[in-house]
Amino acid sequence: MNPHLQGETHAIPPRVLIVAGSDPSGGAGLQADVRTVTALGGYPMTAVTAITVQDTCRVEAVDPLPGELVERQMRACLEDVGADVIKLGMLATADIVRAVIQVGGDYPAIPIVADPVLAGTGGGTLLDGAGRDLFLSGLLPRLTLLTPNLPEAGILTGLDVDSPEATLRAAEVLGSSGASVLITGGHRPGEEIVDLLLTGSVTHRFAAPRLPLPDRGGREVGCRGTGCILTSAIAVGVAEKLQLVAAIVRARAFLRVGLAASLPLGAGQRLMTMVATPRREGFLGDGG
Ligand code: PXL
Repeated sequence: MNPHLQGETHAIPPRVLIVAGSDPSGGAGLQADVRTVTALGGYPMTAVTAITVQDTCRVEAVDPLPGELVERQMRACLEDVGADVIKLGMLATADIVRAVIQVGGDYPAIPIVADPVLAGTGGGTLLDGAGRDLFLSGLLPRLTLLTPNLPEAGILTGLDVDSPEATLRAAEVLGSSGASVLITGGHRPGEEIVDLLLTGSVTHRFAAPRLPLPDRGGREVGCRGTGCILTSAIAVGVAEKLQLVAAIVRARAFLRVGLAASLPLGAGQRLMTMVATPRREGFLGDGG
């Protein structure tokens, strides 16, 4: 018990430090992360890595911040409020990856959950080549969980991730550093979407029917920010010390509710508005 909180009657929420880029459209990036953590009863803090200019159709610009400024934002949160988990999204440059490695090294007890954001769904490079190399060599070994989608798993391993067997192989390569790996399967065509978790030597498969996610014109475009939202939801569970599988099961259910309620507010990808919070809908159960 924190002695400074003696006499306070409210429970301390799971504290989540989000390290991510800004998506002005609100669909992905730190805006989606903050909404997700809030909806699941956590307390979000943010270290901004980059300003992007984008809408629901395309990424127009990406302007990264200096690594030193990201590091100072992270330390400001960790030295004062503290965090139960660090959630990584878009890191943009090797300079920022280096900053995260440094801070992560100074707080070895805080789990780190990372969505390896490489490219935006609307295009644009969200992590450069040098950043990718340093991510793999310096950051991956420090992670509790990595959550690539299939294209990201392919780029990070150099493998053709074109079958369930190849997906397992990619998870084994990425997991050889000790991190658990969840490869999300939404990019593989088919009625069923299968996510693969490798944790230690144990694998779990999570399957669900694909939801139709059309744009205003009826074209299947998907929803912006699904990776951000899933990973942030998992991070809240990790912050609460849930078992990893339980955190993933809850996060997937949360994402599914959000996707089912998503809207084509812009001309391109749908947006997860999360108007109906899981808390209000009894999603978190009696204790939530
Ligand atoms: O969904 C990946 C992502 C993460 N972070 C930012 C983004 C995107 C995708 O567009 O813009 C800032």
